[in-house]
Amino acid sequence: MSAAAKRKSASATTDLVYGLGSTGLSVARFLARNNQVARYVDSRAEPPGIDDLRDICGDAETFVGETPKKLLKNTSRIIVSPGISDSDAYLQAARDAGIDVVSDIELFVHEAKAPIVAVTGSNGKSTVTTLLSLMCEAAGRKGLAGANLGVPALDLLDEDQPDFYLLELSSFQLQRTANLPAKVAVLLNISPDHLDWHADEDEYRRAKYRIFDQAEAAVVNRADDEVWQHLPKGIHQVSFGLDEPEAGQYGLLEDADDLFLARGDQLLLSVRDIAMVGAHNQANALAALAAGELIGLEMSSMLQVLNEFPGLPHRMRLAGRIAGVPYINDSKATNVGAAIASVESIDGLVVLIAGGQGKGGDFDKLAVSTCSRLRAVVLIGEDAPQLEQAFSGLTPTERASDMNDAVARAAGLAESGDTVLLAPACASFDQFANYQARGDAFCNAVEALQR
Ligand code: UMA
Ligand code: ADP
Repeated sequence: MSAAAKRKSASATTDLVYGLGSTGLSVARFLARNNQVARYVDSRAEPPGIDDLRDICGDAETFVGETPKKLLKNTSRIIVSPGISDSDAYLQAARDAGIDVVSDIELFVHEAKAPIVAVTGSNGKSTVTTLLSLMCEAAGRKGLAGANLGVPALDLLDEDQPDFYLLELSSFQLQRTANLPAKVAVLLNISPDHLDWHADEDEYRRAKYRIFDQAEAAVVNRADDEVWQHLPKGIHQVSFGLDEPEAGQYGLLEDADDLFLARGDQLLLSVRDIAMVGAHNQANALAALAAGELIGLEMSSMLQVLNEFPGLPHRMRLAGRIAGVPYINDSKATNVGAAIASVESIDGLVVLIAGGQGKGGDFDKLAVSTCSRLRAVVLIGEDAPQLEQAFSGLTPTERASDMNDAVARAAGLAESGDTVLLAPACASFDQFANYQARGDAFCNAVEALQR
């Protein structure tokens, strides 16, 4: 079926909104607020947002299933959802016809009146964006957070103007955003991810580096050797890293057998007083402090947040203890880089639960980097055979039929002093609705074993 609902014929040239998920609906609300007509398309026969779209703009011309190519004749611009890859045939046909393909972020930036702090990276984006939001609140400033995290960017424009917009941006969104004059651009880290969407790793990296193109100031990770080549000339930069910082930069300093977050030689907070777990969260804390400084937030308010915020759900959160062994839920570790960081942040041996739908990451790298820290790996999901092959000869593996079975097997393998860790290095969609449902299944299985 090519046309499910055709309620108004808009023969004039208009925008075409491609994708009816949360982004597409936010675009529809934005255009409706501005009395602009558009056509709406989605390649799924029953897209999740179709009923909501009717409530927003009931008379809009809408196509679901196969999208008619002739529509392109009357299309001035395609506003596309981030999940739709550039290799999509319809987008390619649009580009061939000279039609602009833009993200919702491009529209947002055009309208936003408050300064923007933009945060990207393969891992840690949501944590840092949330830290910045809490830091703004603690410092008495209004920071509205959204985009890839939670509220779609265009919906933020419907709220009272804040002091700052805090945008978490994915590589998908950055790749299609030509204009992004951020006050502060933060790039946390880059490790291979989303290679099912991007043409190759190089394209993925280039999309991330775009965040700096028009920024006033950059927060950069000193561990990324390449980042310097991608900073515009003269841009103000503050770096962070897990090594000793130079004057004005953020890092870690040892003092009297204690390790501190530091700015230059100034000790800020003992890492023992950070409520979040793991070395990667120390890096996230330092990046948030650097960005917070650049937008003028008071240091004491920012440190108070680090002292109190335990992290977002499903990211390195304690699910329970069985026979003294902690069970940690890091279901959001959906790529290889995140899973490595997560294993490395734990003292003692780890029984790792991993697997699901791989996203093009290198499982051999996961196995080689983590094997010395692992007691065993319990494998779940579609890509269990590939993971099993990667760990072969390095770490004992067991296959589990589902999450309950995985947790029961992990409990059987764990010895005193070990930690059981769910850090799947894969997407969840083969077995669960999303990573939250996978994390909940893990927590429920732990709770059931505790009884
Ligand atoms: N669609 C098609 N054809 C396709 C693929 C999808 O028509 O080939 C349609 C689907 O039928 C669906 C719509 O496009 O109706 C979905 O679009 P989408 O996948 O872009 O999802 P949205 O609901 O718009 O959510 C997107 C982000 N999703 C992705 O980037 C995959 C959300 O990030 C984001 O919160 C939201 O916009 C608001 O900005 C999620 C995510 O997983 C959390 N992001 C990735 C990540 O964090 O790793 C990048
Ligand atoms: P994102 O929004 O980029 O997916 P999150 O803050 O949600 O990032 O964290 C997702 C996962 O990434 C965490 O559960 C953890 O496993 C890993 N992670 C978080 N911060 C970092 C970091 N700075 N470096 C490497 N891995 C990280």
